[in-house]
Amino acid sequence: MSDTILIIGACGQIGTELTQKLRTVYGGNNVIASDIRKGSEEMLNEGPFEILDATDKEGILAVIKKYEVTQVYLMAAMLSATAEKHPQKAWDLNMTSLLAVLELAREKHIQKIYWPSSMAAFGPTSPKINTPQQTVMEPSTVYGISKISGEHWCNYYHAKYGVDVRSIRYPGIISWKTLPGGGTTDYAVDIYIDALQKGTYECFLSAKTRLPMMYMNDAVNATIQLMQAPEESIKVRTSYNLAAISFTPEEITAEIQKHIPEFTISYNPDFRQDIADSWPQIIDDTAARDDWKWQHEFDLESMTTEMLTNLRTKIS
Ligand code: AKB
Repeated sequence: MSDTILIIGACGQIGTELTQKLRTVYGGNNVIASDIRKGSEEMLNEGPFEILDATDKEGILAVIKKYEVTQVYLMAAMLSATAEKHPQKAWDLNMTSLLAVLELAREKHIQKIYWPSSMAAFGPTSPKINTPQQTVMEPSTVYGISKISGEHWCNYYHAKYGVDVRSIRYPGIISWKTLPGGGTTDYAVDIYIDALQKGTYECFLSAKTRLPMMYMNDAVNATIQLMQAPEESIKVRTSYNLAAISFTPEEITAEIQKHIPEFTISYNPDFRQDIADSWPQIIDDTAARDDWKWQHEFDLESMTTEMLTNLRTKIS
C-alpha cells in the first residue's frame, strides 16, 4: 500500500518546507497539507489543503478518512518564547494535539507518526557540552516541559500499544522561506534579514550565548530519513538528539561580515536569555548517526552563503 501523508501545521517554519519536500518525494496529491489558517497560493496549488485545528481529534480523523491517510506529521506547536507568555495555551496545544494523534494510531486509523521534540527538553541541570542522548532532563520552560512529557507519551504508546511514532529533538532551525515565530533561536534568522535590510541588528541574546543550530535543508532531510528508516533500526522511541552546528551571536556576526563588512550588532538581552542559558550548547547525536545514518551537510559558512543569497532575491 502506498503512503498518504497528512501534515498538521503545514504553514509553519518547518511545515512549509517539509510539505514541499514530501510532495516532491511522494507526489503532490499524496501529501495533504493542513493548518489552522489557509496556506499560501503555492501550497494550495501543489496538492490538497485542509483547514484543521491540531487539537480537534474528530476533525483530524475526518481528514484521515477522506484521504485514506497512512502517516501523520504533527508540526503544530507553540515555541519557547511565546509559550512562556501563554503557559496554559501552550500546554493545551502541544499536548492535546499529540495525544489526539497517538490515540488515532492506537485506534489503527494511521500507521506512522512523526512528532518533533526539541533541545528545549533539556534543562539547566543537563550537561551543556556534548549533551548525551540519555541524561538528566529537567527543563525550566513550559515548552520544554511539554516536549519532555510528549517524548514520554511517544515512548509509552510505542511500548504499550506498538504505535510507530518517531521523533527528533530539533536544535534551532534556520531558514529563509517562512520565518520562525516565537522561538528563542529566532535571532539567528532575524540577524540575516536585518543585516541585509538595515545593516545592523539588535540581538536579544548576549554575544557569547552558544546554541545548537541547523539549516532547514538538513532538518527536512533528517526528518524524512528518520521516517523512511526501517522500523528495526529505530532504537530510540522518546526522541533522537540531532546536531549540525553550534555558534554564538558573535560568531554568526563575523561570518555575515565576510559578506557585508559594514554590518554591526548590538546586544540587549531580554527574558529569552534565561531560556537560552538553560539549553545545551553542543549536542551529541551519535545515536541518530549510528541508528539511521544521519549526516548533516551545512556548516555556518555554507549556511550563511545560502541564507544571504536567497534572502537577497526574496527581499528585492
Ligand atoms: C525555540 O527556540 O523555541 C525552538 C526550539 C529550539 O525548539 N526553535
